[in-house]
Amino acid sequence: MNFIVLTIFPEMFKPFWEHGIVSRAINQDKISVSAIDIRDFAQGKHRTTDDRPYGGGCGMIMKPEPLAGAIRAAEKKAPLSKRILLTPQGRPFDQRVAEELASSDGLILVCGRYEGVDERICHDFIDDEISIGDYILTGGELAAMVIVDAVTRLIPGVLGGKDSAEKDSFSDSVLEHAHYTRPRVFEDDEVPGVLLSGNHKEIERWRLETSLIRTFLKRRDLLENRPLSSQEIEILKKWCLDIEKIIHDQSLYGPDPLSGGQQEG
Ligand code: 4GT
Repeated sequence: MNFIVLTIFPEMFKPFWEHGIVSRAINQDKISVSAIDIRDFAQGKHRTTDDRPYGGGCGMIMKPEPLAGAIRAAEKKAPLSKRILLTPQGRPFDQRVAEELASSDGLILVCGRYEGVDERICHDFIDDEISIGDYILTGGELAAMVIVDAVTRLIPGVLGGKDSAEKDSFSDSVLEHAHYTRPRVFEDDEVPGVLLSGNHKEIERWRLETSLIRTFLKRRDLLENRPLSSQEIEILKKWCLDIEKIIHDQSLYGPDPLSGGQQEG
C-alpha cells in the first residue's frame, strides 16, 4: 500500500511516519509513505497557494493550479492510487470505509487549509471525499493521519498475531470486552475471578457477555440493525430474565414508602 499526502505542511508528517505501528509497517515494506509539498507547485516569488474568494467573503481559498500540479505529480508516482480529498463534506469515515480503502492499491490524500479548496479541484482531480467526523479542523492533515493509521493496521502482516485486527471492536460492530493485566489487585480493585480460573470456555462466555452489555449501555446504536448469534440472544435473554426477577421480587413488597410517593399504588 502506497500513501502519498499532499499538504502545505509536509513537516507535520515526519514524527507520524517515525513512530509505532506505522513506522514498523514502513520498515517491513508493508506500506510506503511520502508527503508532497503543494507549495513546490506554486508560481512566483512568494509561491502563493491561496487567494481571495470570487464573490467576496472572508477567508482564503486554495488556488487550483498548485493543487492540480501536486496531484499530477502524485499520480505519476502512483498511477493506480485513489485520489481522496479530506473535507468535512465527505462521506463519514468508519471501520467499513477503512477496510474498503485497505484493499486499494494506494491513496493520494489531499489536505486542504484556509477555507477549503477551489471547487474545480473536487470536480476533476478527486475520486472520493472523506470526513473523519462532524467537526471543523484547521486543515486536512490530521484527518489524513487518521486514515493512514486506521488503514495501515488492516494491511495483512502489519499487526502480528499478538495484536491482530481480527478481534477488533467494531469489526463486528460490538465494543471490546474489558481488559486486565498484572497486578491482580490494583488499589483495592481486583481482576474478575473468572479471568484467573483457567476455564477458557467460561472466559470466552464472560467476554462475550461484557462486550454485549457494554455495547448496549454505551453504544446502543451499534446493536441496532445487527444480526445476533444464538449465543448472543441467549445471553441477552438471561439478562432480561434476571432483571424481570428483581422487579417481580421487589414488587411483592409493594412500592417503597421512602421513595417520595412518585409511584402508583
Ligand atoms: C474537518 C475535517 C477535514 C477540515 C474532517 C478545508 C480547510 C478543510 C480546512 C479543512 N475540517 N478538514 N477533513 N472532519 N478542515 O474530516
